[in-house]
This record gives sequence, structure tokens and C-alpha cells, in this order.
Amino acid sequence: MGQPQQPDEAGAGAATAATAGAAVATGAGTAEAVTGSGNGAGATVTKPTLGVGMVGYAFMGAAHSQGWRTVGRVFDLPHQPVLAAICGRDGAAVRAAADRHGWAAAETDWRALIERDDVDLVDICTPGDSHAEIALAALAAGKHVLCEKPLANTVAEAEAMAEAAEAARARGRLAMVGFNYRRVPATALARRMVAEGRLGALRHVRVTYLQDWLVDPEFPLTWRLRKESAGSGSLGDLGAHIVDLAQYLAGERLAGVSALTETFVRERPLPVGATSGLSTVSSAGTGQVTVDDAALFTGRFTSGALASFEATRYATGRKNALRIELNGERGSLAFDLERLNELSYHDGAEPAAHAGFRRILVTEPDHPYLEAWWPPGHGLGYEHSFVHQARDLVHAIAEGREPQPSFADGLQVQRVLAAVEESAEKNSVYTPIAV
Ligand code: SOE
Repeated sequence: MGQPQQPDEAGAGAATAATAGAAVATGAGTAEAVTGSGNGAGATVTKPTLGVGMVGYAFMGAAHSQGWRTVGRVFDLPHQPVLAAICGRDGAAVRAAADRHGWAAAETDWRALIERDDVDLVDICTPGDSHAEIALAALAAGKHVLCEKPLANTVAEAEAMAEAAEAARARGRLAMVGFNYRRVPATALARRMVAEGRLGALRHVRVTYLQDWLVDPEFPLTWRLRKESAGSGSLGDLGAHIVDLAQYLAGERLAGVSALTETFVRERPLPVGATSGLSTVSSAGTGQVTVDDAALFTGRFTSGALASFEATRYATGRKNALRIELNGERGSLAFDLERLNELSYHDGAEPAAHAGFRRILVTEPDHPYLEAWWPPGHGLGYEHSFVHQARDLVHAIAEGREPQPSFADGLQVQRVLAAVEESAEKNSVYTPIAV
């Protein structure tokens, strides 16, 4: 794994209003200027553009669009992202998505999107079964790539993608995986505190990612419930996030895992029509659920620290509860995505008489990413992680350095997921992670 990225490394990011003027589409990778009155005071901002082309426009497409649309207006970036074109198979639906999310053009064939001269970066927000094909073609065409998690549906696909990303890097083209929860200010602060040694040697990492949108057995069989489109179930959808976050915060990798998985509802109504958010309308017929509904596993880090993981979409009442706690010999940290502006910290050096977990309100200007946002106490939300993801990627591209998490990091997470599946098939036998 590459060194966990410190958000502050990614350039100054001063608290300025960036280009407020209309961005213009430019040729691929050119340094053509965008001008606009930067702050309403008549200042002219001139900077190279980065044309973005996005494939997919459902939940993740909307979230990434928000990121690209906002990032250059909040952060002072070296390149101005331009929402050049968005792509989806249904012509009317993709044109509506382009209008709604602010994209200049719409395409119905991702190959045509990749070929566009005004697209420098391809952002892949499709189900996992098309990640590899689109990413490989985009890298071969000389584009930068951002790919939603999990990187791929299989280790073999992820290996091919990591290899292609490595080759593209030699040609100055960069690739990143969208593990957006690294970009919540509180998790980025937690990483900074671990790296500063505030926890000392790590003993435990405890992570759960709990949702409940599958509790109803009548919820339709959308693509996230089919192995051929999603690769796996809660494991790839939620488990991938918590494996990445745990390793990022710990600053080290898992060496092996023991796992249990289960599919609670094996048959569901077939969906009809487009997906909205996570759901869609169901029809009369039914089909087989071919992925796990829940995954539970323990793991051992290379240092000997122990970890436990739980990923499920059946935790009644839990909506998006990603919780992580790290215990070290000198202190502990705890985070809950449902209270994402807060980080709990226990400093083991405090006298026992008044020691205890205290709440850090992560809204100060010297907290990660916060220099560009609101005054202290005016918190951020889920969507800001996508703005920060775009910010970090633009800086990496401008500075010509590998963004993190890289495709190699995405491949390593894929290997952990594969080890979890293998262990679950063998009644939880401890399974080393392939390297
Ligand atoms: C659905 O479980 C989902 O949208 C995931 O696919 C995302 O990755 C996660 O961020 C939120 O939940």
C-alpha cells in the first residue's frame, strides 16, 4: 500500500473563492485558459482546465457530479475541472441527468466519451462488472481515471487494472479508486493523529458498516444483489470501504482473515425500470440473490494488531452507520459516519482522575479540508467527501504524483475481499492475504 495520503500534502488549498465564471471545455490535457471573475471583485483567474467525462449517472454518478461541480468553486485548484460529458445507455435519461447535474454534453456510448478531445479524465460510476473494461480503455486512450469502489469484481480484473495504471503512470496518466470515506475531515484527522503517534502501537481496530435497506424481503433484486454485476454483496459494497478505511487509518495492511458470510433472503422480486438511489419498482417475477447479505470477519494486521469487521444491509434501524474504533497502547480514536463532524479521542497519558473519551468537533480551519469551508461549528456532510476526493485527485494530477488510493491499493483491497470469501467457504479457516 502506498503511504496513506495526508490531505494537507495535496497543495495549499487556501480559503479563496475559486473561479466563479463559466468554465469552457478545452482539448485533452491542454493548458488552455479558463477565465472568469473569480470572486465577484473583478479579478480574472486563468488556469488550465481538466475536462471530466463521467460514465454512469445513478446514486454514485450524482455524488461524483456534485464533487466535480463544487470543487473548483470552493478550493483554489491548480486545474479547473470542467464537466465535459456524461454517459449512460438511455439517451433521454442521460440527457436529463446532464441537465440536472450540470454536464455540458451527453453520450450514450462510453467508447465515444473516452474518444472526446475535451475529456482528460474518465470517472467510472457504473456497476462493478464494467469497471475493468472502461478503465483499461480509458488508460489506453491516454486519459486519467477515477473509478468507484470496489475497483473490480474479481482479483484478475483488478490485477489487469493495476498493471495498466502502472504503465499509464509512466506516460503521465494517473488512476485513483473512489474510497471517499478517507476524505471525511474526521477520518483524515484520525489518520493524521495515528501518523503523529498519538495512539502508539496499535492493538485493535474494530469496524462495522451497517445499513438496513435490504431488511424488507420484497425489496427488488437490483444489480447490487447479483454476483455477475456487483461481484459480491455487502462484502464488496460496504466491506470494501471498511477494509480500505481500516488499513488507511492503521497505516498498515491486513495479513490474513477468518470469515463468515450469509445470504438471508435468497429470492427477491425482479426490478423494473431505472434505479433511484438504491431502490427501484418490482415486477411480478422473482429471481435468485447470488451475493452475500452480510459478512463478518476478523483479521490480523502485519504488526500483530487485531481487527474485526462487520458489513451488512440488514441492520434494522442503521442507515449508514460506518463506525471505527482504534485502540493503541497510548490512546484510542472512534468515529461514526452518522456523526461525521465528530471524532472521539482518549489520551491514555491523561491522569486517570479526569481522563476519558472527549469529542473533537472537526470543523476548525486547520483540520483537514476545512480551510476552504465554513466557520467553526458549521459542519459538513456526506457529499463533501466527494468534493475532497476530486480536490485530491486534481492536485495529484497537477503535481504528477500517484493519487491515493491507487489502483494498486484497490487491488490489495480486492485480495482481502477474495480471502474473506475463501475463508467463509472453508468454515472460517484463517486465510492469508495474497501479495
Ligand atoms: C449502498 O450500500 C451504498 O450506496 C454504497 O454502494 C456506497 O459505496 C456507500 O458509500 C453508501 O452505501
